[in-house]
Amino acid sequence: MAAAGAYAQQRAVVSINSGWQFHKGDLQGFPAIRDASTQWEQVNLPHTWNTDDVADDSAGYYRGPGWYTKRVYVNSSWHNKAVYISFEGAGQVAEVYVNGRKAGTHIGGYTGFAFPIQQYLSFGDSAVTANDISVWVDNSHNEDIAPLGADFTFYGGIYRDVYLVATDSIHVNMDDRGGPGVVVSTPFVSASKASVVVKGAVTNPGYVPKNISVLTTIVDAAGTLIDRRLTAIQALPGNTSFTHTFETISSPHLWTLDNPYLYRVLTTVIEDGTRVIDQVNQPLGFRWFRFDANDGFYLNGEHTKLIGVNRHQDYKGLGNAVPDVLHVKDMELLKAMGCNFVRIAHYPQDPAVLEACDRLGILASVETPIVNRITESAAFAQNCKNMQTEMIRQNINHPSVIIWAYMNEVLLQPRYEAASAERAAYYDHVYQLAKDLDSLTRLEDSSRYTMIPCHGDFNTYHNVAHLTSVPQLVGWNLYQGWYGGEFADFGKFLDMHHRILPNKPVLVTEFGADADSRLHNFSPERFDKTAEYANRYHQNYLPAIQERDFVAGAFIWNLAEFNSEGRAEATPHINTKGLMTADRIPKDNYYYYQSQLVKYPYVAIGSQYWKNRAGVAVGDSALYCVQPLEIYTNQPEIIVKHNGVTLDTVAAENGVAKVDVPFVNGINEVEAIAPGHHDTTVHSVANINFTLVPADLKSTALPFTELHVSLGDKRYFTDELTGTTWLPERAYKAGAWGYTGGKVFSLGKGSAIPYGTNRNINGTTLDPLYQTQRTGLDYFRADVPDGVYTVTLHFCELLSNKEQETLAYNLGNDKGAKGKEVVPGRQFNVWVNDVQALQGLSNANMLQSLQPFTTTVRLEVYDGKGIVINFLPVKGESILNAVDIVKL
Ligand code: GCB
Ligand code: CA
Repeated sequence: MAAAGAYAQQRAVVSINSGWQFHKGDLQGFPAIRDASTQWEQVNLPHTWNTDDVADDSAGYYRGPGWYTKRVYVNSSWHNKAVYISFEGAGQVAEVYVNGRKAGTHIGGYTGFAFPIQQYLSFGDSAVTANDISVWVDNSHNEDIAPLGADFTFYGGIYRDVYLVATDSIHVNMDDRGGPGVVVSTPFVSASKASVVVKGAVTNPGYVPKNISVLTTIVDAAGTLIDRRLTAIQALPGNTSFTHTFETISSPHLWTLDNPYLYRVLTTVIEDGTRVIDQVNQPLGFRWFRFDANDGFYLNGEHTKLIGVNRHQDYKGLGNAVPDVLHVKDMELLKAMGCNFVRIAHYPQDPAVLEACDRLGILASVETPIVNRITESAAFAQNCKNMQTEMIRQNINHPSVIIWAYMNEVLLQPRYEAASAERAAYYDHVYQLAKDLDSLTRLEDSSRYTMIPCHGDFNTYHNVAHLTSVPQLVGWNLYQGWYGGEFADFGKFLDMHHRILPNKPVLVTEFGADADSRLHNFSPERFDKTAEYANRYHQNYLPAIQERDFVAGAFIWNLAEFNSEGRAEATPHINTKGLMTADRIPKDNYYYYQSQLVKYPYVAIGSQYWKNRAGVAVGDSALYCVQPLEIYTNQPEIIVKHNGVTLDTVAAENGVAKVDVPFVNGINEVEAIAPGHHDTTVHSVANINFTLVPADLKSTALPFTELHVSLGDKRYFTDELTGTTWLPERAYKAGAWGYTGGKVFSLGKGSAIPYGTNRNINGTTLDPLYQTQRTGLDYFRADVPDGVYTVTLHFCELLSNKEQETLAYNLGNDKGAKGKEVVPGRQFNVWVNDVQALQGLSNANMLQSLQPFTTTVRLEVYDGKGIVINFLPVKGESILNAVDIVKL
């Protein structure tokens, strides 16, 4: 009887994302007092107030309060219903008001919450009644709310969907910390049979007990009834719980990675034997799994290496206010890459993410945002526990979830002085909080594993703070060969874990290397941010992961580039460890992993996105330049064609086939074909526009057109917007081009980067060009043919006044004795042939610290003199960051 009716009567869940008014900042007396002069901006949800200020070059972003308000027209027939307002998330504290009265407060930027608002709503005679909903949201730093600090941006705003929920006054519990009010578990699952337990509560807000029935129905993916339980219960005022047990579901259709079969559990509240008054539906997947300290991981009894990625929730140009469709697309991209796991880091994300994982067959871990450090306050601990509980209650029914985690790299930024008594007490405090969170988690849900993702300081986690003893799984975030050390140290670290903690299953919760898609170097160095270095990193890591059975899983940091406002380096405000750019354009390692993880024949040419390249011809009369290409494949060998002609057949090693391509000027079509698979899935084509610079600039076979050079740099830098590629610098040779004199700017031995500076260059996105420079050079020369040219000179002062002062002392260049005032800075003149381009360029005028200064000179080159750019220091050293020479 009720099963049929079940589909007719559901609760109304209706989004109210459109047409909000937003005010950045606080408003005195609002919402009780509405000042007509208040400036409001019309916005739709999801919304964050930080989309722009996290990307600009002013340090910091708005962290403070903001107000949202909206007139909602509520269905008047809801007057005798239970009405809730439900938020998927708001960053990070939210207070909700309905018609000026406070409905509730929520703390924490990454979990959902729902408040009953029935009592504050007004209902009139017409079909709908106007009600005002106002929300105060605040993303200020708060020492009592995690995260306290981290390598990502703490966006503010109502950045996820908001719904009104209307249901019968007697309904499935809506006050379950934002959770569905029904917990579906599978205490036993095998291929032949499974059991299901469904627990929940029915809420009766009145004073009079009510006789009702609760029906639990399990339907398969096609909606066919599998089994059901009906219980008559007396719903007492408040909550009355119920449990429905299904001892045997025979031959369950298992939820697997390849076939993530989903059943659904419908919980229906029935009045008077037939009338459906509320219904909730939840996913159900039959799978079992276990972690083993020696063998890794098993899903449904099958040994499965977990290879996945971490994922942040933001997107280029949108901040974290991302529509569901893009959350889902990310999971599809992850699945298409061949991954079977996502570490949802460092905080719970939009409900759409785990729904997609359930549907696509992706396993997941979710964690609360306790990152880098804690506060030793009761309020901090309580907020952490609340977040942990909310995370679990809200996501417990997803078959994709197998791990609940907490505390990412929590010992990275400990408080107090090293080795002090306070430090020791602090570590105790962290340990205690970990214990509390771990037992809370196991109490809430004993069917998943607990995990702490640690940074690579084994000793502190294991011997000092004893955190490795707390969770069931230990995760390590490992960056050997990136932040320090060598690739080989990665495997050694894992072996050490296995030796010292032979009974503790281990996962590599993070590993990765930055790659700025604009930077390339065929002899890459650690931390140079080139694609080629990141490629070596991943090509070393994947085999080390695969060859260790005890490593249950490893998760790349990160699926996509993400905003981290405080970062500088080559791409300020962005962490470029993503396998894709922030707008999800695949970088090389997306293809590399895909080639190694998918089961069908695969081939992809590396650096496909690098469409505009440049290089110097191999010899004076040569009309080509040889540059290497990587091809990612799971096939043994690859045929490479260049502009339609077969170039070579190359064997793949560790999934990579390398080929040297003789690039010609203009378009180069490169095609990689796996022999025996001449269909579209197994060939890959890249069209590369190459600017060939003649070796002899006066060559008639290849007339000179343009030359762009990044001084003090070993990398190629391409701005795809203009199609310009700057070549790495070289020393001048007669007939060609280059610098004479000077040296590469470097921060010296202690620096993380091999050359240049790591600092943000203000007011440009071409940071790498300005971060590198040659200092103290005498000339830059180019023996170009006669004609009309523009010569553009790029400068940037990379030192602060203070640093220049120190430098002057160290070089012994200071005019005065120590103790006397030294006027810091440099001053120099620049001549381009017989044109005085710059007179007295100095820190006192255009050369401001960390700001680009560019000037273009137009000149006639005659009598075969070529271009000679002469740097004449008046004080300190001359500098040059980049030069462009273009023949008109
Ligand atoms: C880590 C952190 C993560 C950072 C990452 C990095 O270990 O857990 O939040 O973004 O390293 O890129 O440095
Ligand atoms: Ca959403």
